[in-house]
Amino acid sequence: MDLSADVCLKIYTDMWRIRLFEEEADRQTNLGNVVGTLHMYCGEEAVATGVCANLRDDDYVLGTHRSHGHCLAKGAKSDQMMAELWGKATGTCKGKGGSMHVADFSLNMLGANGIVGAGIGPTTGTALASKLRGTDQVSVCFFGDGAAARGTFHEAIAMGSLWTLPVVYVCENNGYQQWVPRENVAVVDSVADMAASYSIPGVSVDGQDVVEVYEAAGEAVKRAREGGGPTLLEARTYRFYGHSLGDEQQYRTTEEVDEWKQNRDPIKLLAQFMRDRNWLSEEQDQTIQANAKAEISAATKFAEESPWPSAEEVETDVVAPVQEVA
Ligand SMILES: Cc1ncc(C[n+]2csc(CCOP(=O)(O)OP(=O)(O)O)c2C)c(N)n1
Ligand SMILES: [Mg+2]
Repeated sequence: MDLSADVCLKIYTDMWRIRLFEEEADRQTNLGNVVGTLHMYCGEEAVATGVCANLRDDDYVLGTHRSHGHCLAKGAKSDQMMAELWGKATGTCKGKGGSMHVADFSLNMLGANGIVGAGIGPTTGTALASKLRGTDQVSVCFFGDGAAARGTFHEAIAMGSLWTLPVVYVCENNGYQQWVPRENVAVVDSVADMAASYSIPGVSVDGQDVVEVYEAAGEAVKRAREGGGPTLLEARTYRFYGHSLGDEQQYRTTEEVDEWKQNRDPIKLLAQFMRDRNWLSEEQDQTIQANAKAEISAATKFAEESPWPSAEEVETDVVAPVQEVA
């Protein structure tokens, strides 16, 4: 599952799109334009991009409260997402979801989710649906290390294993669960080690290294698609910002954060990997960053100029009868 120059360029571009989208969303929140809090994904971009680069358009993805990166990597449009954060009618969910509930069913991106661990069950469900329908779609669920302590994790993975479902459970182990370091609350250091309890492969990778993430995810997606069942993939990663806005981060030192930003930034690491292979010229790098910047500026303008939802919309799409998803 080697990473070609083209795949690398696509991933590198998406990482910049995610980074700049979030920095702009953070700025717009400070300006009072984004409603509600944000959970920033900056620092973890290699996980969403490395995994999603292995997916087909019709594969399913479910996310977390920290899902801007998962949505963008699955193909969500940055202008609709920015409008969603602003609560505008043109948003991905017509402004009713906000940052923690971005979903785009047209992309089989079935949603971010404000409830910790709540995506693991539905992903097992979409995987079961694919198996029963005889399609070879793969379902992927992203969740944090904190979610691995929830009952939904245990129940859903046990089912996924028992029924040999086409699913990849991706744990983004960023070492913290809100303000609590993992070592204070977890008896098992590696989430991947928990896979043994369910008789599925557990793989742990450096989540800052997109090459490792891409290759391990590629194996897991292939295994799922070919009927081999689930994999639990743990990506060791780090969030550069606080848990959510207004977090004073007294549980970690600025030295620790600076060390990760300086030496473990997934964007810098991928840029170096590509330069070492002559896959990224200085000019290409500048063009990629300039394009991402222009895209995000246009997204903000789109959000700003978009209309608010009308009052009649308040009850539509909020409660829906059970629907088929494609
Ligand atoms: C069921 C549930 N319990 C508690 C919360 C409050 N909460 C929101 S995020 C979070 C921490 C989640 O940690 P982790 O799963 O490691 O994800 P991370 O924030 O590190 O990405 C908590 C406790 C919640 N949203 N849902
Ligand atoms: Mg965490």
